[in-house]
Amino acid sequence: MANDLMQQLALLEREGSEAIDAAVEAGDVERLRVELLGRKGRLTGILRGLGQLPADQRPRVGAEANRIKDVLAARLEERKERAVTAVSDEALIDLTLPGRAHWRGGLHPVTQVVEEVCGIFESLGFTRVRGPEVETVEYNFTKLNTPLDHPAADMHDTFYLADGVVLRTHTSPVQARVMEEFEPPIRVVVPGTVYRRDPFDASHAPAFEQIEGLAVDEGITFIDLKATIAEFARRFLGPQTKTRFRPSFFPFTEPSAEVDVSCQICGGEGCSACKRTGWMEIMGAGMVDPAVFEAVGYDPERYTGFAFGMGPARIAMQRFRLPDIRLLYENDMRFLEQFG
Ligand code: 2U9
Repeated sequence: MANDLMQQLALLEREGSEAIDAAVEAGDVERLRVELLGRKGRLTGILRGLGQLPADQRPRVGAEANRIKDVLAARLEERKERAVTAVSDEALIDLTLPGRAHWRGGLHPVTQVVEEVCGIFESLGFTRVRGPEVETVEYNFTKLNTPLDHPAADMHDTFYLADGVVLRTHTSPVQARVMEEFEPPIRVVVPGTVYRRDPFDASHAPAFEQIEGLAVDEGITFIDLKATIAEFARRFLGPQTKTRFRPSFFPFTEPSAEVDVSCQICGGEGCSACKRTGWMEIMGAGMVDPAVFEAVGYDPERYTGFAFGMGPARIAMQRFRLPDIRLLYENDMRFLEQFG
């Protein structure tokens, strides 16, 4: 009889412990407490048999029952502390929390540069204009003093769509069209996509953006060009920015120059970003070649002007320190979201 009770107690200890271990929610732990140790629980049931035992056997069984009661109670307590409290989904909604902000889209880094650059030239009195991306050879090359045997006009460098029709290789034909339509004074800034048969590699894309500008009037000199570009650079990159002009060549400008600005990273000291030169190239520029004025019907004796051109993708690469131009054209949201 005593052994029978001792066996039932051992079974209670084993099964009770296993059930407690398996309980996850606080409600399960409480139900187990009632089932194992409650007034109508299993331990109470076993102890009812105690009265039928001979008096000398009761203390041993009673002591064992008390030990098991303490063990199970302690395990229940410990389990209760780590149990999760199940609640309905509704109870989880905290109406006092601020709403979750969803990303509502943003401007592409190249578009950000285009907007900023064009905005600065607009504030200097330039008007933003656009033109066709499918152009004639005449406007894309001939009127811009670029003979068709020039390498730029070669089939290897230009997308020919039909005889005499190309995807524009620069935005310059738009300026030629503006000059044919309007008399000086002219001040325009021309953003747009241009196309070149270049391999798509870390520093070239077959379709990319350009921003060009043109100012034409009586009495415009290289000083106007330098002052305008220097003012643009200070507004775009900060008032401490210096500018330098290096001689260069473009078919549509004479003289021509590459324009450098003092390095944005080191301020001109020389660092890895500027290859220790202290300078970064941001655009080309020059005085409009009189042959271009002839081609669009302006009197080259009366008018002079300056022009400039830059690649906003290249500028975005410098500004955001991008190692590969293709990052800008892959439409990878993990990349683009960083420019929100
Ligand atoms: C007309 C007359 C002159 C536009 C100019 C540049 C210098 C120039 C490049 C910079 C980076 C293009 O994207 S890029 O590769 N452009 O350096 N562009 S002057 O001159 C003109 C344009 C139109 C009628």
